[in-house]
Amino acid sequence: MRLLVTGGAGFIGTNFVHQTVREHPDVKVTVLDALTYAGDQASLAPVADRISFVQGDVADADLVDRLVADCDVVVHFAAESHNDNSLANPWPFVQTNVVGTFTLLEAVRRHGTRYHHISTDEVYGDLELDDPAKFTPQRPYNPSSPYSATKASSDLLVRAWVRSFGVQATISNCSNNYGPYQHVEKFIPRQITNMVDGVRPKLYGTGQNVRDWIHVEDHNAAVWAIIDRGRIGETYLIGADGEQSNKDVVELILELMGEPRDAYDLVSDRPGHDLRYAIDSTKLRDELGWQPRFPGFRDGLAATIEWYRQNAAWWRPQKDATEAKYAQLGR
Ligand code: NAD
Ligand code: TDX
Repeated sequence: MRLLVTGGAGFIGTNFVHQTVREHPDVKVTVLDALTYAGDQASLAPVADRISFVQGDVADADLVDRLVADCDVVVHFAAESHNDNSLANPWPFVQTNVVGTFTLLEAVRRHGTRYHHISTDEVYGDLELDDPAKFTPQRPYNPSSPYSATKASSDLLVRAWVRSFGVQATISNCSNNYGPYQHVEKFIPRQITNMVDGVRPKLYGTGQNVRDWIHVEDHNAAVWAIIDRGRIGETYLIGADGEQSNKDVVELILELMGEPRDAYDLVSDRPGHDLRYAIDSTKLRDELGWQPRFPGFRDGLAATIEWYRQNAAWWRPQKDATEAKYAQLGR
């Protein structure tokens, strides 16, 4: 199989490429990545001799057409992915997430190529803290932020291209990922690397917001299950029953890093901040036999802390610019 992985130099894409090289050695991987502030070719250094790397934009129609013509399956991870950035400047989100997805869909339509679309649980909006419901594939879309609105738009394009043009596509909507190679702008790496630098963790608002955490390896194993066995036209929700309040996560990071559990600061809230996400992954489990294989959140978080401690050379170059952006937002 010749596989085109967009966004393969970002957090989840990098882990996907590493997992693919390890567990699917017959697959020929080509990465297409624009190397924005969020992409880092150094993340692919351990597998550099096993893959091809192309620096370029998913909205570049000629380049995308050439690459799609030369592959059997496209997995589309590339996106602008950070909610806070989308509030400060939404345009790159529309361009990459909507126009970029459109560009790929037109190419896979022309070439009859299998396409898997990576998306997020945020397309469904949020849940009350005490709501017994979780997100299911039947739930109507109700995105809150420019980021989630552009991801929802891209999902709807995929659905329309399946129905109107017979494109051979599947979609997955996953909950919050954690693990190695995640950019230090995101919640968990930001707090770990702040603490390495002697800075107290920062919780938005009161810290009551809930996210449904899944290890990135489990997300990517689910993506492979869908590539291998998913039904064309279907949407699969990916989650590992990992609901935690932000406050609980910060307290656990503090404990695992040997600090008092209350040594954090509350900072101003994110505008429009979604309260709670929770995924019902029954369809993925029942239909495709997927199960999370990564040990519990505590062990996964401890391993992630250790990875950031050991890999300061990887995250250090991004840290100051990231914190300067947050300082401007007062967060
Ligand atoms: P990331 O920001 O770490 O990586 C994004 C990658 O895409 C980077 O390497 C960047 O250089 C590349 N990119 C950006 N614009 C591009 C363009 N125009 N052309 C080519 N490449 C471009 O993001 P991530 O956290 O790895 O997320 C990957 C995908 O998974 C996204 O589609 C995101 O919506 C989705 N997702 C993320 C999470 C999460 O918790 N991080 C959860 C569910 C779904
Ligand atoms: O310093 C912080 N303090 C804080 O309390 C940061 C950076 C975040 N937060 C809160 C906001 C959220 O409630 O932590 C939670 C997680 O924040 P993010 O890491 O920014 O993730 P989130 O907004 O939940 O979106 C993530 O999950 C879904 C990814 O960034 C998206 O790409 C994915 O689609």
